[in-house]
Amino acid sequence: MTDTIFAKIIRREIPADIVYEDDDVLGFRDLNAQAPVHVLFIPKRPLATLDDATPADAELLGKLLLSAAAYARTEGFAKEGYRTVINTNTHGGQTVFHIHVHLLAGRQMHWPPG
Ligand code: IU
Repeated sequence: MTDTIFAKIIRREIPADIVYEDDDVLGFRDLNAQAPVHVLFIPKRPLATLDDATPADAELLGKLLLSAAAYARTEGFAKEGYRTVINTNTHGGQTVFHIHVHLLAGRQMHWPPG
């Protein structure tokens, strides 16, 4: 996997508004927020896309989702609700090839997404 801007954020080579961190996961605010709350949760270990995930990544993928849920509870908007999204490859709209879970909250979401 090639180095991405998210790998640089993990290494603190470029700044980001980091709002969540544990041993395996980093959460930081999306620079182009699509909702009042828009945080990206990424694994510190590189994994390009969901399509590249294997059973060996099951625990890590679970940790990404649980990190987003824990953040939503801590910030107090879990009961109102939120959306989690993983975009994969071209038709999914993925632009950064370091897997990330988008957490969007603070407004009513709509379905279907664009
Ligand atoms: P996507 O699912 O790969 O399309 O999402 C990538 C997101 O990363 C997108 O929402 C961008 O606004 C966001 N982002 C960022 O927060 N900081 C950056 O330096 C870059 C992209 I490049």
